[in-house]
Amino acid sequence: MRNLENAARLTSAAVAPATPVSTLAEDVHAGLLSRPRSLPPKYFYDDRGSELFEAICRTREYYPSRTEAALLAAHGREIIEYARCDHMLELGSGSSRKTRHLLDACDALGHACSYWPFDVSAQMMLDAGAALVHDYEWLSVHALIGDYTGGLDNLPLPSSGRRLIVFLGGTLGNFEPGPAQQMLEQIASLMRDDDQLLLGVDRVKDSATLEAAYDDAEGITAEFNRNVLRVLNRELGADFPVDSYRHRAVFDREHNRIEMRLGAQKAHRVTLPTLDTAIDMDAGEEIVTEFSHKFTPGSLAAMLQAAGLEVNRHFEADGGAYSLVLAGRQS
Ligand code: AVJ
Repeated sequence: MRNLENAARLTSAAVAPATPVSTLAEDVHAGLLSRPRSLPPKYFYDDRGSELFEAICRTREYYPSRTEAALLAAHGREIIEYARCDHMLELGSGSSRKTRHLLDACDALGHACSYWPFDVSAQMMLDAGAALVHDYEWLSVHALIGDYTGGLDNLPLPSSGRRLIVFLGGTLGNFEPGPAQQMLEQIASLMRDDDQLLLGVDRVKDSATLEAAYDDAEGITAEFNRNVLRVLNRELGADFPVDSYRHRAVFDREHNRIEMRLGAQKAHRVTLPTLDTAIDMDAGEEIVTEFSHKFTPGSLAAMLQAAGLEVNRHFEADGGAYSLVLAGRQS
């Protein structure tokens, strides 16, 4: 009986992109044939990549995930008391592990709401959803399967009720300033006067701490980075000599971002049969595989303001190491 009842509180739906999302082949063709060569970070996350990212979060050096989790645990009740949401939409929900701090707060406050995780990895969302409806008897989970970079216009959210839009993990930092702005504008377009955005972003700090966080001593981030070449070899029939690529993470203070790169240790040709092309990598030539922008309170407030949003609550980790902000539409 309980399982039937649980299952009834878990639904899923595919969400069509509002704007066309370029394919792996299109992104790789554009990225590898431009200078500097680059690859979008979203292709890190095949099953192996998702496992490696979970392992990165357990390294001593990579502080963002656990720092954010600690802020959510410490301020979850304040966030729910302020947002009083009926519907919680989470972009890039992944395992929803950190979201449990918010659901625990709802539980403690006797505040029921529905949860709308939106992510590309359907199975991870459904597994997480099944566990959530089991653990929270008052919760209904509506898994939305799709790519939020394709826009938020087609989300089947109820028209009535207060919304809390959750965007954690510092993932906004992977967007360059322009696309990040557009992403916030998309989110703002989903918000009415009583709705809130809960946004987690990493903060600017000393280069040593930042570079170590993206180049842990165990080499897990290096493996995570190289894994994107394995994805191209598998999905596009490429022949990257993966193990001969050197991982590098550099903090670019001018743009306040970590740049992850893969460097060819020797000159070689990579064939990409699916793209009917090949590239000649010079010795030492690098491919940019991820930007991770870091914010200051000022740059964060300015970007939110430009999207028509304003900070209502700002929860900072010790020493300003990480920021969790509750933002609403400008009054
Ligand atoms: C999950 C995208 C937020 O940029 O910090 C971790 C991914 N890259 N280590 C980040 C990542 C290298 C992470 N995000």
